This record gives sequence, C-alpha cells and structure tokens, in this order.
Amino acid sequence: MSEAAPDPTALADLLAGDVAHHLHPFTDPRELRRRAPRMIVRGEGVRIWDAQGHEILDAMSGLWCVGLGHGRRDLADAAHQQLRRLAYYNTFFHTTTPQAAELARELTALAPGDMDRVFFTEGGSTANDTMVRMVRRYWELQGQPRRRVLIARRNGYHGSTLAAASLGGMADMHAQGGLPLPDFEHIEQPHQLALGLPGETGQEFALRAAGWLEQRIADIGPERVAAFVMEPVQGAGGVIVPPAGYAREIQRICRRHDVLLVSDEVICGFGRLGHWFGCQHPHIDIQPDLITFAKGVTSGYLPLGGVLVGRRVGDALALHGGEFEHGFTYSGHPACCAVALAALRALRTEGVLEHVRERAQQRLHAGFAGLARHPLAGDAAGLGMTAALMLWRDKARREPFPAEAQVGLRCREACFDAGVVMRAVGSRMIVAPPLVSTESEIDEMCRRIGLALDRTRDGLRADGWL
Ligand code: PXG
Repeated sequence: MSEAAPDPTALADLLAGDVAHHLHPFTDPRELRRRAPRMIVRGEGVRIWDAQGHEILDAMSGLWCVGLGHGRRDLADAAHQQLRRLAYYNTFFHTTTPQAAELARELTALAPGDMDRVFFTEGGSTANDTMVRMVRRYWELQGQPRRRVLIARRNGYHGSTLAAASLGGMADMHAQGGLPLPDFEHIEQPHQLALGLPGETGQEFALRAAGWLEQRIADIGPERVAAFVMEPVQGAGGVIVPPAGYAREIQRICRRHDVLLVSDEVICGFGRLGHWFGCQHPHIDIQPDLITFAKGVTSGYLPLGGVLVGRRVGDALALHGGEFEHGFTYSGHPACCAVALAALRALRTEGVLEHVRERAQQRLHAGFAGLARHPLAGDAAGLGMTAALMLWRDKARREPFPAEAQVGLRCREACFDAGVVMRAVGSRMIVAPPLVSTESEIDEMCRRIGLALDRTRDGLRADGWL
C-alpha cells in the first residue's frame, strides 16, 4: 500500500462521496454508480499508483499533459516558492508580474516565425475561445466585420467552453445544448483509413482532403471566412495523423483566400511531436498565424494556456485595436507561469525533445507495429509520442465490432487491470506516453498492452462477440 493511500474504510467513504456528489467530465454517472471510479493517489516518473496500491504505467501522460513525468521536485519547488513569494496578482489594468513577463519573452522566443506576442489563459478551451474573439476582432479592425466564420474539422477537439465546443467537431458534444453556435463550420478530417478511396495514394488523399476546405470556403464565400483551425495531429479524435502534404496544401488554400490559419497545439506543442510546436514537425511543416497551447507548457502541474500571435494579427490588435475587452482572473497567474518557466527549462536542459526524436518515438512506433500483429489489433499509426491501434472483429476483412460490444471500453479496462493507461476512442486505442519515457519503460507499456489485448479477446470470446 502506498503511503499516500487512504485506509480501506476511509477509501470506501471517499468513493461513496465521489459517486454521490461529484459530477465528472465526460463520464456517465450511471456507470459510476455501478462501479466506483479508480482513485489515483500518487505519481513518480511514468508511474502512478491507485488507492489499492496498484502500480500503473501512465501511457496517457495524465490527459496528454504530463510530458516530463510525475513527481518532479523542480516543478513543485517552482510552484511552492512562487506561492510563498506572491501567490496571486493579476495582469489586468496596467499590471504584470516578473513571472508573466519572463514567460511571455521565453514563449515568443521559442515560437516559430514572427509570433512575438502571447495572451495567457487558464487552459486550452479558454485559449481557443480567446483565439476566436481575437480573429474576429482582427477582421473588424481590417474593415471586414463579415469575416466571422471559423472552419474546423469533424472529430477535432478544441475544448468544452461554448466557442471551443462549437469549433470542435464532436457530434456527441453538439447533440447537447444547441451547439454549434452560429458561424462555426466543419469539414471532414484527413483520416485515410476511414475516408480514403480504394487504390488512392496518400498524396492523392492529402490533396483531396485539403480540397474539402477550399470547397467549403467557396460555399460560404471567402469574404465571410475568418480562420481555419486544425490540430497538427488530431488527439482526442483518435490520433489521426494527416497524410504527408496535407497541412502544406491547407496553408496554400488559406493564403489563397486570405483566411487566417490557426494551429491548436494544446496536445502537439512542447515536445509531444519531438519539436517545440507540432507545426514544426517536417510531416506538418506550416507557419500558422496563431497558435493555441496549454497542457505540456506546465507539464500539467498547474493550469495554464494561451494564444501565440503572429505579427499580422498581433500588430493590428496591439497598434490599432485599443483595449481588447477580454481576460481571465488567472491570465498570467504567477505560480502557473513560474511552473511553466521551470518546465521549459527542464525540456531544454534535459534534451527532452532530442530524446523523443532520437530514441523514444522510434521505440514507441516499433512497439505499436508489433502490437498491430495481434489478432485483435491492426493499423498502427502515430507521430512523435502519440500512437494508435484499431481493434477489428475480423482484421483481414476489416470488419469492425458493433458498438454494443464496447470493445474500446473493454480494452481500456483490461489495460488498467494490466497496469497501463490507454484511451479508447470508439474502437481506436491510443496512447501519448510521457516524453521522458525510457526505451525499457516504453517496452513495458507495450508488453502490458499486449496482455490487455489477450484478455480483451478472451472476454469478447466469452461473451460471444468472437
Ligand atoms: N485543444 C485540444 C487539441 C485539446 O486536446 C483542448 C483544446 C482543451 O483544453 P482544456 O485545457 O480546456 O481541457 C484540448 C483538451 C481526451 C481529452 O479524452 C482531451 C483533452 C481534454 C480532456 C480529455 O482525449 N484535450
């Protein structure tokens, strides 16, 4: 039993309280009443421990955020020291703090191209909401107030606030509460496995998929389109890596129609793809006008997000825009900024991006290529420290499981039982391990995923699905 764990009676009481009083994000409360949640109590490196003392490899880096791993003293000390020195001050009304000022300088120095300004938010959703308000404000200042429409992609995830959820292309989210808001449009995702034509090459599919954007801009009228928003690799949508050439073609289309290009780097930024920003990966290789970020900037130790702004929009806002009527109490929170500064320092001084590029990503993708030989799994995909597998009922005939088989959820639970965290997106199984994972830790993650696949298959057989 871990020293951080409550004793069994206290644990039962905590879990009962959680089920009765805690409304969880993206969780069906009926399921929680059937089976209490797993309580995670401690983390160290790539490992977490639950309240029963089980050691689990955190192959999702929390929720795509804990790139540097759990339990780091430097990040905890940065927070502690700043909370003692100045726990809070704001950045509204002509004030700032040393930590916000330093982080603004560091982030804009790291950012690609001419991104020399940053707006701080509390996370990725508020970063995207801020971005929406910024690009619409930009077009107002350009004398084109009709350019209000933002185009994004089906199954993209951009957050849960109203604008971010509208921007996202998640059908289940749009089915609740009257979303999307007006002036948010979606095109299909560049997912060749699902949407490719027989015999179509990756290059042909890339051009056809990018062409959906040009068609939609024409349908709406370019004079109404403010921006196109994309994740370099769609994360929560199932680790969908676009084919080579797609992103470049998207950039050409945006430039042709004077549409701003936004890269949502909430997952892909800060080393997830082996580069500071996902748009710098040679497979993506674009220069967006704005970048939204969160998660990895603090390795998830404290909440922080923001929008990096290129000269075109930044100059308009800063030189001609007057007051931007927007901000959050915790924009530039000093403790969050102090932790971000410590995380950036660790990424830099410990050679974490090089580790991803030169060792970790190869090991992860080799491991997933091996797992794709399992009878239940196939179609390994991924870029940088992201990877995905499809689960098939009949791999040779590409027959999927029916939704009622709940194959993804079965596999996710089998993974937890085997001591590794994996995310299920329908019948797609995905991971995003800590960037600092060693080769042997990655091998062990893959070994445990293999065990979980065996057990999932046994369970499916027992229930008559195979
Ligand atoms: N953009 C992207 C690309 C994201 O992945 C957000 C914006 C929103 O960030 P905040 O900090 O407001 O949550 C995200 C968040 C999942 C999962 O199940 C993914 C996210 C959040 C929660 C769950 O894969 N991504």
